[in-house]
Amino acid sequence: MSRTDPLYVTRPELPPLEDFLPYLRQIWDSRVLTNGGPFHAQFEQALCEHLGVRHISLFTNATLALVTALQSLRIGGEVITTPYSFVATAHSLMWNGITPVFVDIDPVTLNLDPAKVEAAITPRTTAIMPVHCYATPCDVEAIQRIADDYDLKVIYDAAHAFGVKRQAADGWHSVLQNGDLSVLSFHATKVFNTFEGGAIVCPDARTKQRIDHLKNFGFVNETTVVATGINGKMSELNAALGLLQLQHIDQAIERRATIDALYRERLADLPGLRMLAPPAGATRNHSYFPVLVGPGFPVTRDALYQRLRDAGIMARRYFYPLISDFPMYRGLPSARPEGLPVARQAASEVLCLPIYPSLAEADLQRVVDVILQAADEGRRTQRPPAANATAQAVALAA
Ligand code: T4K
Repeated sequence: MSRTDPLYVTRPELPPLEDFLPYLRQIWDSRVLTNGGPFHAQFEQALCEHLGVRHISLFTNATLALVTALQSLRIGGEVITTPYSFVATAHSLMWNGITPVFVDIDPVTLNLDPAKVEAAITPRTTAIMPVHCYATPCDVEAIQRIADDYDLKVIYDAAHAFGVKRQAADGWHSVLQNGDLSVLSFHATKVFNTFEGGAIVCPDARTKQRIDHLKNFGFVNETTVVATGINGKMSELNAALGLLQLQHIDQAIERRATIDALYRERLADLPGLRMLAPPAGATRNHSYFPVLVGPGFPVTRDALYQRLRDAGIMARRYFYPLISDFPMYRGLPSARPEGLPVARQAASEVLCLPIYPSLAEADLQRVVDVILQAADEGRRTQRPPAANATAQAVALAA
């Protein structure tokens, strides 16, 4: 890539096209395109094995999977969730007529802060919907304790958390085994993609069956409809691609780890620029590389964002604005800014830098150079505090 080509926050990973052709041939020959064909079944099985979970139901995308997950557990009333996420998290509640109740996040993990959840529970609360933001696992034990105490369901938005494992008392387990249900996204911009796609991970065959009915209009058989289900089925094309993508995912995550390490090394010790600490007791998939541009950094987050763009680097402000600031949410009592100070600060400071397996080291260095240069110039144009104080004193005296 030349120094002027745009660099995006992500680029989807794809297998060699010729490897996909035999799968396409099979689909063309069989004429089975969707509605639970052979690739769909194989992909569900392969994913269960790869992720170390018992049951998976594939979807067209994570948003429909979230909507359906809530339906499958018959959630209503109010659901406690994070304002610091992609808007689909809260939209899935609204599509079910549920009122989102936003609770602030933890300043270290940027995930829902369990210490603040209890105060938001009302007689109408039925569930908690946390997000493993940037694939950092939530404090799942604390969340489960609260859910057990108040008899609430927990549905994790695990859109970012493909393949992440956590260390528990009895060994390493998929983070997707926590709560009642977890929802994955296989969107083009995710660590693992099927172009579009998603899935619900569930603990038992009965729940999976209900979910499978719900994603197929509520059909149980040719003539029986048991619920107002939706069309959320993954097609054979996406499932076949997923099967092939699974062969390359470990290598792709390894390459992301290398990029993550390079950023950490080259951006280390920049005053005011915080990189998220790698989570203790968990594996990582390096889905995003967020940095927080704090007040100690010589230029603001938005100035840095603009400088990167001017250099053709399309870093993204995931997640700004907060969900609670969008028009359909900002009137809610829980959306009041004073209740969400940590989320508000994170949204004003975050910048996600390009990270994807095919990102060349020279391109990564382009990103680093713009940041170092911005820091350097910002420092030089900022008046030193002592000089500022003197200038102010002179101005006051005049
Ligand atoms: N929950 C959470 C926590 C989520 O983050 C998301 C999705 C969901 C739920 C819902 O999942 P899905 O229903 O989508 O399965 C993107 C994605 O569309 C969205 O999936 C993702 N989160 C969100 C964080 O980011 P945009 O509008 O920022 O994407 P876009 O199109 O600007 O893409 C970003 C960059 O990626 C582009 O500048 C270039 C590159 N790109 C993108 C696409 C789509 C490509 O190179 N090729 C592509 O095909 O929302």
